[in-house]
Amino acid sequence: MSSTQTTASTCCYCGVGCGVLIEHDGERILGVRGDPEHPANLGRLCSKGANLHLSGDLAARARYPELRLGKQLARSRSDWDSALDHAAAVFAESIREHGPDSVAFYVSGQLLSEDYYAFNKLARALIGSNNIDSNSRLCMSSAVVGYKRSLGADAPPCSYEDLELSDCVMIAGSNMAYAHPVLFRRLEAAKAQRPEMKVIVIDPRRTDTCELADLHLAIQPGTDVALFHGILHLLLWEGWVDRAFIEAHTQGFDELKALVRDYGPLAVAEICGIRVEDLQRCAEWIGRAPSFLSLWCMGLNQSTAGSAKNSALINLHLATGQIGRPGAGPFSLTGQPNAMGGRETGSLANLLPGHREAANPEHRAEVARYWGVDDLPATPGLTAVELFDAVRAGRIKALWIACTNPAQSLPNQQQVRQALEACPFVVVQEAFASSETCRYADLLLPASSWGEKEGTVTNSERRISHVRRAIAAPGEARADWAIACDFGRRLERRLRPGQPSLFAFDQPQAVFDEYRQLTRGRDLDISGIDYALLDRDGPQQWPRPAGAQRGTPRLYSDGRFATASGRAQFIAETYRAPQERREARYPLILNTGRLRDQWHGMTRTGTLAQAFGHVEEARLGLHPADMRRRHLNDGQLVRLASRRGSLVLPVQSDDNLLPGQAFLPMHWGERFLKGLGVNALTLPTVDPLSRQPELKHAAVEVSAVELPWQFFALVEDQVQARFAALRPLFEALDYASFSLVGRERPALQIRAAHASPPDPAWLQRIDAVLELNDGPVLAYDDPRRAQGKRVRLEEGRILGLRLAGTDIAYDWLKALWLSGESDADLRRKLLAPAGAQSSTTTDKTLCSCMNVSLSRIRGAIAKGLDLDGLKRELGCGTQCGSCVPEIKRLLASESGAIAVNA
Ligand SMILES: Nc1nc2c(c(=O)[nH]1)N[C@H]1C(S)=C(S)[C@@H](COP(=O)(O)OP(=O)(O)OC[C@H]3O[C@@H](n4cnc5c(=O)[nH]c(N)nc54)[C@H](O)[C@@H]3O)O[C@H]1N2
Ligand SMILES: Nc1nc2c(c(=O)[nH]1)N[C@H]1C(S)=C(S)[C@@H](COP(=O)(O)OP(=O)(O)OC[C@H]3O[C@@H](n4cnc5c(=O)[nH]c(N)nc54)[C@H](O)[C@@H]3O)O[C@H]1N2
Ligand code: SF4
Ligand SMILES: [Mo]
Repeated sequence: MSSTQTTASTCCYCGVGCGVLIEHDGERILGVRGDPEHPANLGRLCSKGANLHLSGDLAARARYPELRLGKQLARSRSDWDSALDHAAAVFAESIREHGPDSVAFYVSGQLLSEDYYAFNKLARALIGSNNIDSNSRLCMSSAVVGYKRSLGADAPPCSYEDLELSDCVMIAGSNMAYAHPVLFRRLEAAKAQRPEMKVIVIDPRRTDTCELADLHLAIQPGTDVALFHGILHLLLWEGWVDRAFIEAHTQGFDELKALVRDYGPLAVAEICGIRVEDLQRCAEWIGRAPSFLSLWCMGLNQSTAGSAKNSALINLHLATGQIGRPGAGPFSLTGQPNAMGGRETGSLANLLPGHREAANPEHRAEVARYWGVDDLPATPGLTAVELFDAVRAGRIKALWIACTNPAQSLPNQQQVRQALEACPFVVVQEAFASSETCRYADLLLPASSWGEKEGTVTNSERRISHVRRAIAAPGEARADWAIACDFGRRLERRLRPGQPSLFAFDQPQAVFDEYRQLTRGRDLDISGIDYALLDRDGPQQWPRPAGAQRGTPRLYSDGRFATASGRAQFIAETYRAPQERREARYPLILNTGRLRDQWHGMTRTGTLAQAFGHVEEARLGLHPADMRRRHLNDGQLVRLASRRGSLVLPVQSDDNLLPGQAFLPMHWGERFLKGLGVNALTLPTVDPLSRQPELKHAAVEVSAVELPWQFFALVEDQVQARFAALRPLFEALDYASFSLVGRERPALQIRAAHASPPDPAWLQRIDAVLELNDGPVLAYDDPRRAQGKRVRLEEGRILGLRLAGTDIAYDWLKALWLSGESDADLRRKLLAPAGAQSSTTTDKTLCSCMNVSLSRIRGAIAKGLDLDGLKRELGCGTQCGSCVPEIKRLLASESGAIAVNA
């Protein structure tokens, strides 16, 4: 028997990069705690991080290599040698026949830097192609362009402590309360200490982040450039710019000044749909603040004007000299845990390691010399959306996908699926066999995942952490860098036999040591950082060149920028409206984004019932006025359609949205909701410079659908296996939605509907998987009307149930299941043809850590409890704090209701 050990590592979710202490017995992970010594979180974790050890059901993991030798065939288990030899043969053949650009790699900001570096060297040095791009193209590439154009290098100049030091914080296009919760907690604490700190939120939606805002500008989507120019116009008018700073440290101001002359307050307020006074207040707070910090994320980046939005925001910092000082600067929040590492190791089509450019012949020569190859490819590589276009057009014959799920996350899924189907050879290197993309894999390679692999990541504040391994990976899963290198060695035997290997790495540390020397003398110089230093002194902020005594918390403090002239560059670009306008057929704008407790395509969080407690299923949010106009009720099924595709799902009124806007979480893919997921609707149009697609702005329409035949099911036990078996059967229906419910005894829940009753044989197949065909099952069937109810009981407790037809008592039965008790009347009520009264109250878990529901909190508020009282009595909000903004909002609205009634 082994005792409990603790391994310090990092959280595998967002770019905050929190340190976690993994508790394990050497074989299984038993718990996680926030690492009090990690400078990013100082012991805190959010609801996702705190549940890490419970998520990622092993039953959903990829365990063995699987290969198929024809598109019509099923994959079967293979072994690493045959799998990688086969892949090397196919890649070599394609390269010989069609040239190096006939193959491509699509990788991920969730890889570690060592993984990234290995893939990059494989594509560029060995194969000789720049066809390697990353899902960071959908995420941070507009920020990359923004920083490089304005400041000369792709480097967020700030530190997390600037959140605590700032006098005025502007949060633009970021819902950090959900997406970067631990940083939001730090900001909350700072504002509680210094209430005079101003917080401005710029977001078309009223999000939980607005709970901290002194001013929320609910701008019309896509109008940020006009807003930022309008703010600069006012700063100039009022004399709130820093002329000395502009004079000494910048260039290009005159052109920008001439441009923003046209962005007067009236015109800008009109474009953005805000009040002139609010615009003026915003400019005044920025202009008068001793220190001004801005935080931003996907609301700026995921846009056809993503680069322009970034530049216009950075302009404000340059014009006010608010950069390079404590509490000041333009600070992009990175989405994925190692989005930064991907940029540093040069793993985007246009980059090379060490913040070099693939298009720069000197940079290519430097890296080629270091790698010991003749040269690096000059042909530009394909960026994510273009890459899948090329695959669809047949120009890419072999595609290697690692640690990303493009069949869920890329826009315009119809075309992405065509590409994946058309591609002669698709390799998917995945931790979870459940991802939508795995279906398209000719070769599935099992990857080790969080807690099972070693390497480094860089968080949003340029801080490199040592990611440590606690336990072994399941089955034959291997670390990503090791898979890339093993494949590389097999491929080089075919492409350059007899030459010394480019991939002679035995440990991730060896990869890191080779990589870090390539940063010597560059802006991100990390030649002074190695694993031993990280283990001795903890996580480090770059640059930290060899010989330096410490890392660098803040860049550009001396007013010297990374441009050729040393001056920062103002960028003057006019406001352009988003690509898709509202029109008669598509009069609504669809916005997509994050939920508090889910992560992307849900391969990990989607195995944990707790993660569904806050939001149980895919629902489309619509402003109450738009609901009324269409005569829609909460929970009603609608068809949501764009020019590219459609989905059927329930609608829900949401007065946090502006009229004319719809919101759908980005998480729902094909597995959890019938259809091609949220990105069936989005458009593939990209920003001209960053090539980042417009994921937050698609023109759509919503209309009611009549699907009278309804279906509900709930089943405990072997949830992943049942999910996998059941999911394909629901392709037959018009609507189907899957989630996990419960806590101690998680169950798979299915809600579905169809225009007419399906074939009885279909129902039988479903019942077989649900184990409702025999054994201790209560059954009431009316085959003529395709109605029926079945409940499996064991010792009076419900283990599974299925209801089909029209008269549904689902909520009642679900509540009974949740309670774990039996109802003496169950048999009578269930078998009565009309069924029991269905309760229509919807509840959700607001506090995931302490399992406190919305209804309990409402009840306690009605009894007069305030936030402290709620924390004391119910325990909600006392652990990770992620639910506190929502509780505050509830307090404000419920006590408002009491006041009105009184
Ligand atoms: N819980 C959770 N956290 C995550 C993730 C997750 O999946 N789940 N993913 C991580 C990743 S990879 C990323 S990139 C980040 C994303 O983090 P965020 O960017 O903060 O999250 P989103 O919800 O995608 O979008 C943020 C906001 O942009 C707003 N927005 C939409 N259009 C516009 C616009 O035109 N202008 C402005 N100003 N705002 C607009 C949306 O209403 C939304 O509230 O989250 C990271 N953290
Ligand atoms: N409509 C819409 N679409 C969006 C967005 C949006 O806001 N709206 N946001 C975009 C953004 S910002 C992002 S970052 C993308 C994210 O999109 P994806 O990258 O597709 O998201 P994930 O689901 O995180 O995919 C990561 C995959 O890697 C697997 N995995 C986990 N750990 C490991 C590992 O260690 N090794 C390997 N090999 N695999 C592993 C997971 O199981 C998962 O399938 O989505 C983008 N798409
Ligand atoms: S804020 Fe939450 S999701 Fe992000 S790194 Fe920290 S614990 Fe993980
Ligand atoms: Mo992202």
